[in-house]
This record gives sequence, C-alpha cells and structure tokens, in this order.
Amino acid sequence: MKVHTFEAGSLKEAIQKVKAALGRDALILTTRSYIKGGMLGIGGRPVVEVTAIPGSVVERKPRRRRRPKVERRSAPPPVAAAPAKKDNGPEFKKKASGLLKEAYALLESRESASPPVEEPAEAEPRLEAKAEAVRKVHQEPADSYTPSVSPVVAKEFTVLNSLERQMGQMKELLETMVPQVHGKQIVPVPMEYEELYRYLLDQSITEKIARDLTLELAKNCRPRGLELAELLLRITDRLENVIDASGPITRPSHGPKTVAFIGPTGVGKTTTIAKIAAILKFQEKVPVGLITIDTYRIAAVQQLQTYADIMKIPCRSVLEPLDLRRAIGDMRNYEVILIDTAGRSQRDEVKMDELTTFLNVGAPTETHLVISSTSHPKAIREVVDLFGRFRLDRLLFTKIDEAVLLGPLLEVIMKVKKPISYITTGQEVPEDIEVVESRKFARMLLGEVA
Ligand SMILES: Nc1nc2c(ncn2[C@@H]2O[C@H](COP(=O)(O)OP(=O)(O)OP(=O)(O)O)[C@@H](O)[C@H]2O)c(=O)[nH]1
Ligand SMILES: [Mg+2]
Repeated sequence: MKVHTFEAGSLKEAIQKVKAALGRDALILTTRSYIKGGMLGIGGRPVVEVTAIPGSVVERKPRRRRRPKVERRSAPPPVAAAPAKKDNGPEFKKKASGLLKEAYALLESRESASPPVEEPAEAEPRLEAKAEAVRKVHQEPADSYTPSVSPVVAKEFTVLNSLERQMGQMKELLETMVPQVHGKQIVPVPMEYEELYRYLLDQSITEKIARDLTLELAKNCRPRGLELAELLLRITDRLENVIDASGPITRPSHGPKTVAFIGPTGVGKTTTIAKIAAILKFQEKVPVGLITIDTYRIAAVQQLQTYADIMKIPCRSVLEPLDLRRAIGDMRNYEVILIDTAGRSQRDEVKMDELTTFLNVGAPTETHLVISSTSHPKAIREVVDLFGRFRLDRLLFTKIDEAVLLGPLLEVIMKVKKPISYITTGQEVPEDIEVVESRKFARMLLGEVA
C-alpha cells in the first residue's frame, strides 16, 4: 500500500490536495504541522503535512465493524450534520479555551512520541468526517459531509486549526511590522551609546538625526567607553562642522546690498530688521535704508516706520512689485537696504505667489528665512518646505530666549544647508540679537543655555 504525503500551508489546502490526488474516499493516516526552513526557529514557514491512502485500498478489505470511539471514551456524541450555529458567547469561549488546552496537551504528547503511532488505516475515519469534525469544532456551517469521527482525531484537527489561525495572525502582525521597520531603516544603537542617543532625543533632536549622529560616532569613536560628557563634546565637534555661520550683514564692496527678510507671520521679522539696522547705522557706521512691502496692514508699515523715525533712517513702503524696484533705485546711495515683507501664512498660496513676484522683481542680493525657534517642529518643517520655493541664502532664528529646546532647528539646518546669520534673544531693540557662532550654537542645540 502506497502511502502518499501531501504538504501545504494550511490544513484546508492539504486536504484539498489529498482529495484532488486520491479522491473523496481517501483515508488520512497522519497529520503533522511544523515550521519548515529558517534558522533557530526564525524565518521558517508553517507547513501542514498529511499522509493518506486512497479509500479504495481499504474498501476492498472486509470491514470490521467498530464501535465509535466516542462511546468508549464517553466523549461528546458524534458530530451532527446540521449546519452549526455561530456562537461566540462566553460559553463558547469557555469551551474553546478547554479545547485549546486539550489540543496543546495532545500536541505535546505527540511531539514526545517518536515515531508517531499510526492507527490502522481501517480504524481511521474518512476524510470527509475529519473535515466535518474540524468544521464543528470551529462552529462553521457544515455541508454534505457525513459525520463519524473520533474525539481524538477531532482534537488533532483542533490543534492544527488553532495553530494555523495563530500562525495566520502572526503572519499578519509581521507583515504590518516588517515594512515599518524597513521604512525607518532602524539600525540598533550600541548599548554603550544608548545614553547619548537618549540625551539627543531629550533635546528634541529628531529620531533619525539622533540615531545617525550616534551611529556615526559609534563607528568612528576611539577610545571606547567614554563618558556622556566626552561623547557630547565629540557631537559638538560634529555639529560645529554642520552649522555654517555666515557672519553679520556687512558693508558691500560695491553697489547697495539689498537684504530681504521672509517668513511666517509674527516670527519677529520687523523687530529683527530694526535691530540690524540700528547695529549697522550706529555701530558699523554703514548708511542703511529700509523698505517695507507689507501691503496688508497699515500697522505693520507703521511699526517699521516708527523704528526708522527713532533711528533717523529712511523708510519707504511699497505696494507693487515695480514700486519695489523704484524704491531700491531711489536708495542707491545707501550701502545696505533692508527689506521687510508681510508675514504670510505659508499656506496662503495667493500671498506666497505675490511674494514670489516681489522677490523676482526686486531681486535682493540676499534673502534670509526667518524662523521662530518657539514654533512646533511640524510647523517649522512646513515653513521650510513651503518657503523653500524661494532662493534662500541665510537662515535666521528668532525668540531663542523663549524656546524650551533648540533640537528641532538641527533638522532645518541640515535640510536647508544654508549659513545661519543671526539669532535673536529677546524683544529689546537693538540689544537682543547675536551673530551666530558655529560652536556656541552647536552647544546651544545640545541644551546648553546661552
Ligand atoms: N521673546 C522674543 N520676542 C521677540 C523676538 N523677536 C521679536 N519678538 C516679538 O515677537 C512679536 C512679533 O514681532 P514682529 O517683529 O512684529 O514679527 P513679524 O515677523 O514682523 O510679524 P508680521 O509682520 O506680523 O509677520 C513682537 O511682540 C516682538 O517683540 C525675540 O527674539 N524674542
Ligand atoms: Mg512685520
């Protein structure tokens, strides 16, 4: 008698294979589920193996009438053919949990028995009956299969089905987890650098930057086993190289230098311009002029005009792009011309387009993107994305005095890759402004209070 072996990903599939190859009368001898392939239990795939023989082999033998096992073992009566009703209530759960326990016990006993003991083929129930037993256990609607199955076999199928379901759930879980892991390209931080990594995260440095900095340091750092303070010193060195400081706005070698300040509303553009104008005029003795293209609010124009009046600096307000060009021409005798722009929401397309036209026509020598260090990291990211449409020459960070953590700025610096001109540290004009120094700013990004 030739025993056929079938392998499939699930019991259902295996049975289908048996039926297709040996017919509906086929008799199942053994069933086994195991993990195939992989290493050390990782990466294999669940496999159900079924051995069976054609039913005709057995039919030819004179059949010995056998009493159903269910009677001998005083187990529940044979499975009924009527469609089973779905029941997921507490009673069902209790039963299911009992069955599961039994199933595990059975599985354990099977595993310890080697080789597995096969029941004589003639004592085995038919394939259909086994399938029916499985259906009954799982409360699935029955079809035309004739029930006659021993509880032992039913339990075996319970085990396989339970395992199959669990493996399916695990597969689903893995499928949702694996792309995320790959998406983030997570490389574990060595234990030795875990403290540094956590420290960087605590500074609100983004996870990716914190990880990259840590891994880079871990790769190149000698000697090993440095204290956190020493590691931070090395990170400071690294950031010092990342932070490009442009130095202050200075007197140009020829012609007037026009510098535009752009950025979202209320970040401190006008106040910063007033500070820079005061330093240029009173400390550097540079002739300076002001232009405002803040066409939306009279008060905003007046704000700059008031500073200009106090400092006795000429100030022009313009409403049209061509006026801007004319105003710059009119101020050609001033060495530095600072241009204030209306704060605008980066989401306001109309105003952003209008600013584009002003900047195209005015063609400033330099454009500084003004970002408040108190803004939410997400808002900062959005500002960078949307103001990135302009030709940016410098970054300028305001309200450093109010910011709790400066870590989010590192992402901007790394993304925009433009030198930083100034940071502003309060509302006082002109005192609260500093020209950026790379090392000092690196220490500030790492949490050192200025
Ligand atoms: N704490 C602090 N406040 C600042 C700083 N710079 C500006 N401010 C304040 O921020 C507020 C807005 O400043 P503005 O200069 O009017 O900002 P703006 O970007 O010109 O605003 P819009 O023209 O409306 O877009 C004012 O109350 C300033 O005093 C700073 O460095 N620190
Ligand atoms: Mg303003």
